[in-house]
Amino acid sequence: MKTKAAVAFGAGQPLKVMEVDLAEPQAGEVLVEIKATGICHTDAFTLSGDDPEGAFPAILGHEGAGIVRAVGEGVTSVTVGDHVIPLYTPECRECDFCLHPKTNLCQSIRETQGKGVMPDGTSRFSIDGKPLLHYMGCSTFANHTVLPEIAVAKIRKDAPFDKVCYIGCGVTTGVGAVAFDAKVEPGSNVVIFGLGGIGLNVIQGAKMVGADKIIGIDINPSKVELAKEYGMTDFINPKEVDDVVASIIDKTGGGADYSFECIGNVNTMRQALECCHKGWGESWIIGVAGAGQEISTRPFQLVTGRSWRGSAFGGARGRTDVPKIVDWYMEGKIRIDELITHTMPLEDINKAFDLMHEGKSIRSVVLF
Ligand code: NAD
Ligand code: AHE
Ligand code: ZN
Repeated sequence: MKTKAAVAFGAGQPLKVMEVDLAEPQAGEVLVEIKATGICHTDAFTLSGDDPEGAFPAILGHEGAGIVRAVGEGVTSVTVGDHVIPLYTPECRECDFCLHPKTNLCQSIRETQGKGVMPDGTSRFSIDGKPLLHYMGCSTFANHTVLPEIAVAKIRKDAPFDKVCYIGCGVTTGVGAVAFDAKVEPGSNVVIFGLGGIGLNVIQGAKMVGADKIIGIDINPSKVELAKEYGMTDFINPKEVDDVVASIIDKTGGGADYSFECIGNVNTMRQALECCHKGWGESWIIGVAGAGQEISTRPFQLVTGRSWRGSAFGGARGRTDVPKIVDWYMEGKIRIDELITHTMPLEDINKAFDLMHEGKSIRSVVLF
C-alpha cells in the first residue's frame, strides 16, 4: 500500500513529507494506522546525527497511537480494529529479560530493531523499490506502519489518540521512572534536572507517589509555571546560583533522596549524582547522551552511599503497564492535556523540531 510519511534522508536535514510504499504485515506482525504521534527529544537527537545507532534514510517517530488495520499470520493478541500504542521497548514475555523481575528491557528483537529493520532483517517501507529504515521499531512519523505483535499495547477504545500517544514514550518514561524503577517513597525529596516533556512527567510521578519537596532545575524559566501546576515545589535556575549542587543540598537539608536527569547532558548527570544525600541518595539517568560522551565523578561519591542508576521507558513492561497508564489518565490520576502545547498536521512536522529547539513547546503532536 501507499502511505504518507515524514522521511529523514540524512543527519541534520529537515524531514521530507512524501508518499512511501509499505508492504503488508508478515507472520507475527501487525499493520497500524497511526492517528497521532508526539515528537520526543530522542527523535531530534537521532536526526542530529548524535545517535550511534542513527541510520538513514529512515522514518523516525516512536510516540504514537493508532488502530490495527491488518494482522499477519499467527497473530493472536490483537485483532483488526483494536486501538494500540506502539512499543519501542516490546514485551515478548518469553526472553530471559522478560522473565527476570528486575528489568523491562525485552531483548527478543533488540538487535534488528537497532539496525532499523523488522525481526526478519528486512524493511516494510520503501520508495521506488529502495528500502527505508524503521526507527526504534515504531516509525510513527508515518500514517501507517508495521510492527511486531509483541511491540503493540492494546488500549481501551475511549482513550483519545491525540493525548495518549504521549504515553508511548514521555509520560511512561517520566511517571514510570519514579513509580516502577526508583520506587520513590512518600515523603521523599526529589530533584529533577530538565523540565521538558520527560521532566514534567517525573514531577507528576513524584507528586502522585507522595513526594515531599519536588525541586526542578532548568535554564529556561518559561517552564516554571507548568512545572508548579504539575507539583514542583521549588525551582533553581542554574544561571542564577553559583553552585547548583550546593543550592540543592542546602534546600533539602543534606541532599536529594532521589534525583532524575532528564536532559541528556553529562555535566548535569554529574550534578544530579552529587546533589544526592550521602548514605542513600539515588540518581537516575533518563537523558540520552550523544556518541562519545562519558560520565564521570569521584568514586568516593559512590563509596559514600550514593547510587547511579538508569531508566529506559520508565521501567514499564509495555503490553502490561501501558494499558494501565492509559487507565490512570482516563481516571484523572495523571494529567496529559496541558503538556501537549502544540498540534499540527504531518506537513508541518519540522515546526515541531523548531519549537523544541527554541524551548517553546513541551510536546508537539502530529495529528493524521
Ligand atoms: P526537552 O527538550 O523537552 O526537555 C529538556 C529540558 O532540559 C528543557 O526544558 C531544557 O530547557 C532543559 N535543559 C537543557 N539544558 C539544560 C541545562 N544545562 N541545565 C538545566 N536544564 C537544561 O526533552 P525531553 O523530551 O524532555 O527529553 C529529555 C531527555 O530524555 C532527552 O535526552 C531524551 O532523549 C531523553 N529520553 C530518554 C528516555 C528513556 O527512556 N531513557 C525516554 C524519552 C526521552
Ligand atoms: N540508540 C542510542 C540510545 C538511545 C536510548 O537510550 N534510547 C532509550 C529510549 S529514548 C526514548 O525517547 C532506550 O530505551 N534505550 C534502551 C534501548 O535498548 O535502546 C545509543 O546510544 O545507541
Ligand atoms: Zn522518546
